[in-house]
Amino acid sequence: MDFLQTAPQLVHPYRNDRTLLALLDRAVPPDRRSALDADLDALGDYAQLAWERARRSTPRTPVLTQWDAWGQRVDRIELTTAWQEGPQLTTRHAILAAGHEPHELARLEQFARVYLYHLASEFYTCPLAMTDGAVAALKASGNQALIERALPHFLSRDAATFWLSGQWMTETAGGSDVGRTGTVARQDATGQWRLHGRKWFSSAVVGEAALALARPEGAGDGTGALALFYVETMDGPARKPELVIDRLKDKLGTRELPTAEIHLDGLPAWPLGELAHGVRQVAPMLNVTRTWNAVCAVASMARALALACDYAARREAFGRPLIEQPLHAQTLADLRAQFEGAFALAFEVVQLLGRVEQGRAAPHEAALLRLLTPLAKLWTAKAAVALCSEALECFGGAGYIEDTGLPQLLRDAQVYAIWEGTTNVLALDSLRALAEGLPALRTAIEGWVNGSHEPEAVAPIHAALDAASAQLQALGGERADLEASARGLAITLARCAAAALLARQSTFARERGDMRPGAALRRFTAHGLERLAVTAVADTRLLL
Ligand code: MFK
Repeated sequence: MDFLQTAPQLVHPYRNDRTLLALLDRAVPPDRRSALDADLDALGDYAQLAWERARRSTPRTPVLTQWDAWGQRVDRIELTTAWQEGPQLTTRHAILAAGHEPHELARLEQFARVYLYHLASEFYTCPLAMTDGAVAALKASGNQALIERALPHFLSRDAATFWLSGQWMTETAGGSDVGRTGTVARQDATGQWRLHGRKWFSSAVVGEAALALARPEGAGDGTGALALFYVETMDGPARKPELVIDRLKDKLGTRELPTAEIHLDGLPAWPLGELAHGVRQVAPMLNVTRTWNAVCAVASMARALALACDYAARREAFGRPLIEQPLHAQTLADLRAQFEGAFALAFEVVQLLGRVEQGRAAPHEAALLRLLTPLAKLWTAKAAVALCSEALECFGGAGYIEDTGLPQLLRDAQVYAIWEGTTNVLALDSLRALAEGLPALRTAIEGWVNGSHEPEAVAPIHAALDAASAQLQALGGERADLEASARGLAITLARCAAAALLARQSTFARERGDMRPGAALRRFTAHGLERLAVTAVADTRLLL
């Protein structure tokens, strides 16, 4: 009989995730843990079943039907199975509501759920992220009428009353440069605001509401003149006629996610606050969706790593399992160290968000959160693409074959570095946060490495931080040089934070006899922390 390769099996994503379990052991007290465990166990079951279900069926994508047989415009979207199950599952496990409970672990308990659910959801987590972000922006606006109108739906624990919200920013002219938004808000004869324009990337078009940036008629150019509006999309079961779906996008990945191009032809809208500074008002939403992005990126890393490790134990080559081949074992161990660093940073942002929102943060932690959010988003996105690419190689040719399900991991991972702000946009955003954020990061790192048994792994953290500070000082106030160095600075600071968090986890684990986090710290640090850019402007010009 021919030799056949064994397919990788997905081990239980919760019960076998030692990184998540270790975090919860450290951060969640036993009296909260058993209720949380039941939810996480069930979401792990769902993730495992979803992986098996996807292997048994032909991949599906959403289908838009714009017209019915009698010439009526219907813009009906048929969704994949996971998307149809989304509202029930999300509300049953309180995936959004859990994050807004009044205690400081609310965000951690929420994002542990998101992490387990994300890949099984087929990126239903994308509109969930935006809905969660809309809650944050509405709360920050203090607009009681809209809060009372929308939040009971966005945070509902009942699928019958649950609403999804979109985030309508991106336009053909105004992509990253949101200040070029062309959508106009006009008041009709009754004083009702109505939106007119075209939104270019709408990933929650099946939702019931959205927050949209628009320029009030007669306002000036640029970012400051934009206003932020709340809209609803449905009239009972039918989509409002003032919202037209032009087409669904044909994307590299996240193909189950129905991302649409839309037209707004006078859609009724309500301003969240003042009729200006809409970007400032939408910023709380961006910072929440960017946190989702980081957690979803580490979920992709966890999945690729789990499959590669399982396969390495099953697949024999050259007379022994791959896991016993020194170079293959080395490769997997390197990937694990990268994953553990990325996981630590993403979940630190989650915990900080919880403390800041609940008024339980230490004095330096608001500035720390403001800096670490873009750093975690940009660095975990890049790490996810790199890890998923390397993990595919661990399967040889099978990693390149569509119906193994493996190529999708890489295609989907590419989105993390693009949506919710590209790597460079996020690196530039981190500059906005540096003045207060860098001293806050130094304070935090002192605390995280305190008591570490790994002085040789901790010393490079201080050295890389000093090098980053020295580069900043050497650049002085020169804006062009500062911008050119922003990505290198951001990645260096992200890696320093991740290493210090691994040191904290290794101290905790070592006291309980677990030496594995110490190994992750040493391996992570051995790859170097400093990624500062060479910013010789003259050479840059010669190279273009
Ligand atoms: C699993 C997946 C989960 C995620 C799924 C979501 C999919 C959705 C698909 C999409 O549509 S992705 C949309 C991607 N687009 C972006 O993320 C926007 C990228 N551009 C930026 O982030 C720019 O930095 C930004 C438009 C926010 C600002 O650019 P500007 O025009 O140069 O504005 P400016 O004047 O610097 O900032 C305006 C104000 O906002 C300032 O405050 P003040 O008015 O008080 O001076 C800034 O400090 C503030 N601000 C900007 N970013 C902030 C912020 N404040 C807090 N946090 C931030 N992150």
